[in-house]
Amino acid sequence: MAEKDDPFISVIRLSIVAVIVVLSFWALFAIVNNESGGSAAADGAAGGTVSASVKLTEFSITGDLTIPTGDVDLTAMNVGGVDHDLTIRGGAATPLISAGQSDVLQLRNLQPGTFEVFCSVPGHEAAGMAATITVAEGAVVAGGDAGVAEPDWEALDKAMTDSIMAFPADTAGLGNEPLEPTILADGTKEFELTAEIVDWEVEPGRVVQAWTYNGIVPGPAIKLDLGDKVRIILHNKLPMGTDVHWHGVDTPNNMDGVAPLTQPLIKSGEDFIYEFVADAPAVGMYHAHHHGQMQVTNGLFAIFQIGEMPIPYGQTIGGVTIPSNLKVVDEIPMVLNDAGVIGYSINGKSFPATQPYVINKGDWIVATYYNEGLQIHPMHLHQFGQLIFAKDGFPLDNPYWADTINVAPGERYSVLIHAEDAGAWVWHCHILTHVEREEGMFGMVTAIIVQDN
Ligand SMILES: [Cu+2]
Repeated sequence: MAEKDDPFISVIRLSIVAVIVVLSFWALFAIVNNESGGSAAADGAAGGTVSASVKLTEFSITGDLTIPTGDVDLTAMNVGGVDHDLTIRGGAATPLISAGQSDVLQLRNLQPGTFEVFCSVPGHEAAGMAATITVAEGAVVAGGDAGVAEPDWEALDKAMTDSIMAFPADTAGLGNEPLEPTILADGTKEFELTAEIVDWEVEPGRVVQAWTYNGIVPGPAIKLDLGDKVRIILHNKLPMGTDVHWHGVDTPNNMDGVAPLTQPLIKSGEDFIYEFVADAPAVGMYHAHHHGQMQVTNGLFAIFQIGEMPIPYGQTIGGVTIPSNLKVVDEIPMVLNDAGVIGYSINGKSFPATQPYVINKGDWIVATYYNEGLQIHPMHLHQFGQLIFAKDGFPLDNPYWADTINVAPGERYSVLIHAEDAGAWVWHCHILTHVEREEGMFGMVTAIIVQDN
């Protein structure tokens, strides 16, 4: 009886458990080190050292996920477009590996079991860069030569061709739909937002659990006139707390949406009302601030516009005179994301599910980029220049032309495009691993279809 409650005995038990956990971990990795660090390699071990490899890319870890017991040199090849590493959960890690480079983890005296590996760059594990490696007696590694096998060139040709021919593909759900206000007695425009997790088809057949405002990604577009009084009711049906930050929008401090600094956290099941006056023009966004690395990337983002950005009518810029009577025939939002369950996408969709824009030869259109992701995206439109006339909702005194606009996280660019030539013109991020993979074209690609009149 006394034994039951004896704290000393409990401590001993706890210590034994801790020792067993540590010992079993070390049995799995007697020595884990990386190449540059050197290691007490088990020279002369029966069978020698086996080479295996895994590929790191946005955002997955693939390759030899079953390796034999004993000594294994595990090469981590970064075949993606940005830096990654290979980290063993609770164990060693490679240094950060640049795109196109490799590093080796020397695994020694491996015993049967499993261990988890992931990329420790913030956001990458959540985006899919995690895998379980199984250590099994006598497992045969496919390549055995750092995994360099002759690619199936014909299959690669076909995959790319097929993926492009699938454009445009129908998927369920459309983001950025305008949200209509209720006009209150004093003229206030009242909007209602519900934050909830719903099924969202990012690309044909790939349905994810998206974190949404009103069930769509991006959330509904809110457009206001200068001087409007605004009241936005947020219903939180997420499993955790949230808040809403009005990015690039002038608000009183207590409406800035940064819990717990400027407001209490809106807990699961609670509501919160944001109220302010739209007293300055904005090309803004609204998104969660609380755990933004998860909530935003998973879909809690949308457009918030106040007034219009002045187009430089009549100005001559780079030798091109912008007609003073030009009519903008289409306003195209390009909301970019690259992480979470949504992944590389334009307006919540991955190619071939992205929306093509059909216009007529000679048309002028306005496009606005909004980067809600974690990476930069140099947005390139084939054939036509893009006249940047506003940055982050600030009209530029000296608009300028570019055909590739590097949009960093949080940035917005407003551009004017003159579609002078007929044809299907591709429009895409120019970090090529954001748009192409072995399975073909995907991600941040769409097109302007310019019809001959
Ligand atoms: Cu990109």
